[in-house]
Amino acid sequence: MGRLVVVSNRVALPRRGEPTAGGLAVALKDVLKTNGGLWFGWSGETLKGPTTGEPKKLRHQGIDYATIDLNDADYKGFYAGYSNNILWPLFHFRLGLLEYDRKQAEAYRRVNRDFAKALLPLLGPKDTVWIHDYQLIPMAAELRALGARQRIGFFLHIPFPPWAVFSALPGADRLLRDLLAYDLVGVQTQRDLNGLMSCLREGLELVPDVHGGVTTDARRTQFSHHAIGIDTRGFATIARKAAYGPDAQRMRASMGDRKLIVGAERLDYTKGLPHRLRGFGALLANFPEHLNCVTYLQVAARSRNEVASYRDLKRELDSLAGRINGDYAEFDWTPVRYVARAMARDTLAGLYRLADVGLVTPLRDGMNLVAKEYVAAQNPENPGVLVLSSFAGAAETMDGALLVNPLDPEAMAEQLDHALKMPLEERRNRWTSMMAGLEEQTAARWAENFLTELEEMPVPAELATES
Ligand code: GDG
Repeated sequence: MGRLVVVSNRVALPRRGEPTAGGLAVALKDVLKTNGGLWFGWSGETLKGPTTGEPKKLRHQGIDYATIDLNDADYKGFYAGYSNNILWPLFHFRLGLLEYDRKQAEAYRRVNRDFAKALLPLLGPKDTVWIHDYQLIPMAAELRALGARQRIGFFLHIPFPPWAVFSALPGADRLLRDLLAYDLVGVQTQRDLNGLMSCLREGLELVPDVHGGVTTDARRTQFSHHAIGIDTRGFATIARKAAYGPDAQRMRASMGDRKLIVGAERLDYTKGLPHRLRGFGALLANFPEHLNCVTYLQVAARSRNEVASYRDLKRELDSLAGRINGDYAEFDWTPVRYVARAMARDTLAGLYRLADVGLVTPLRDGMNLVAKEYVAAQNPENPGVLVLSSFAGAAETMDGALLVNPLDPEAMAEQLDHALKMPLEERRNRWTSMMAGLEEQTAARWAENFLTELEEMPVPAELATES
């Protein structure tokens, strides 16, 4: 048996001492701790001049880490540009925000090739490679071009749009063809798999077989969906402890007997943050019985500040939160508490547990781990209610949530009113059914399922004869 080699754009190196705001990082460490192996990717460092291309290595708690630096031009072209300003809006159905630039497309290819070149010497013949997310789609094709014959899997954490959207990308067919260098391609939900299948059919004129695979001259590539989860028990424990901690106590003291609605995410235009503020504004306007009786806390951890659309979003939120507070606040009550920076994970978990409503309203989201964390954090005796966008991948399985279309503030206000007035028994029933699902579908189970499917892919003949 070889090792598991995980590749992701950012590697969550140990002892960084800063709160991690990415869902991917939180999920993967647990997988590598259990399975042992190597985590490879970008160090997060950007150098002014040329980089050596030599990985820096570190071993910590049974995990090997190998990271490479990016230079300034690659950071701008590959990461801020192509990945975050072209692929991110494309995969989230936001064509109006996509700013195509051919030089950035070239930087994306070049950095994927550099990643492949740096990783190849670290691979054993029997290792299994698991590459993550939209920044690294062509990496397997680049590894194959250098001679890699290992099993290589890919998981996309964000949505997969149908061909009608995907075809807007110049070079869309090449990016799709890159997927055929993998043995297994995983997406989050059935909806994403439908999008991907439509791209293969209409974009590449490939017809997947009855098992959802495509066979080309080089290999068979399997396509399937695997919903990511969280460490449900672990998060519940953090939340239970944090609810007695000083931060939760301060929060309680500041609330009086008012109810609390909570939202927390990266400050990102896919998360529907302005829509949520409009929905809360509509609650106060249309259901005045909640005036001075409910507070909405929004934690919005700033991210990707180098991309203009993220700076614009920050300004929009500042103004919306200010307007709602200006219109409705009393001298002793601030309706919206808006914190535009990351919070410690345990503080957040404690706040989820205190909150009567978890409000999660992305316009599109691969899965959305906050929705799952909110449910895991609840007190089983007195659980809160999850109000969830039907456009989050999580909505496919979280049947106890109150679903909303974030584009409809009045409907959001009605669901918030429903959630705030929901009797204990209904809250318990809804929570119990969702929690049972979360205890089944953990992050560990997700990784295990994906890796089991990957290991079942036919072994290249050369490797089979070596043992
Ligand atoms: C991508 C996909 C998919 C948030 N604010 C703070 C904080 N967080 C943590 C949350 C959660 C994580 O960040 C966010 O995960 P999400 O899943 O909600 O969203 P993305 O970062 O966009 O993740 C997504 C995910 O990958 C996994 O596949 O579900 O669809 O977009 O864990 O708790 N953590 C701390 N402070 C904060 O202020 N410490």
